[in-house]
Amino acid sequence: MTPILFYGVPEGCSFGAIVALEWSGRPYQLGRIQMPDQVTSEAYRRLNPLGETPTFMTADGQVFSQSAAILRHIAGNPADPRLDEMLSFLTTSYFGGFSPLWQAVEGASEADKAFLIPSGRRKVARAHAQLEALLAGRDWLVGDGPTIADAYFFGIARWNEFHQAIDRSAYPAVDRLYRRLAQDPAVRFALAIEHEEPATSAGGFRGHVSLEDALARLAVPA
Ligand SMILES: N[C@@H](CCC(=O)N[C@@H](CS)C(=O)NCC(=O)O)C(=O)O
Repeated sequence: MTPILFYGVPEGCSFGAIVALEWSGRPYQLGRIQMPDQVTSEAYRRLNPLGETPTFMTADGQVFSQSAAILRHIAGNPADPRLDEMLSFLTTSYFGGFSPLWQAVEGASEADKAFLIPSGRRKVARAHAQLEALLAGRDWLVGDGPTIADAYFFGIARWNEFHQAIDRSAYPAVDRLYRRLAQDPAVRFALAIEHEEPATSAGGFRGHVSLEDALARLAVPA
């Protein structure tokens, strides 16, 4: 069977996994999951008890979550400590920096917002300064070309367009990387998929699958 990535909308951190699938060139399907309603439903929790996206279903029906694990699975690279280091940083410090800002727009009281927004901005600024140091003048996050780390980075970095937490140009290497990725056909494809706009796959996209149809696959041995 074709593997399925369940990605969350709007603005999900699954974004990088869509980009990574496009880059891989291998066949895949997508399952679109609305947040917060569908992601917390009993049906979706059969795939992911955490009630979060992304979730991945492999060709032989194994189901697992966590961006780093999904990205590593898609890339299928041999172990690389530098890539693991970068993915760990991105999925914890970098992702987490935006958490207070998301909390602030998800129904927080005015008093809570007064704490959350400055706290989020400080965290996002710190994570960008750390990323600038990790990039250390290189063009890509790990090695000499694009990797799953860059794919995931873009999916989180674009949250700054929404929250306006920092001026990214204050972090020149991060800013250059963001601008370069914004031109990538796989990144443009993933943005179009998220926004339900016409999207041309240069990779192996085989269409969407409903949650119901995907759940039916769980019952059928590969
Ligand atoms: N540690 C997880 C975090 C996953 C996560 O927090 N996903 C968010 C979307 S970015 C989610 O599904 N939130 C559920 C909701 O908004 O209700 C990973 O790296 O994949």
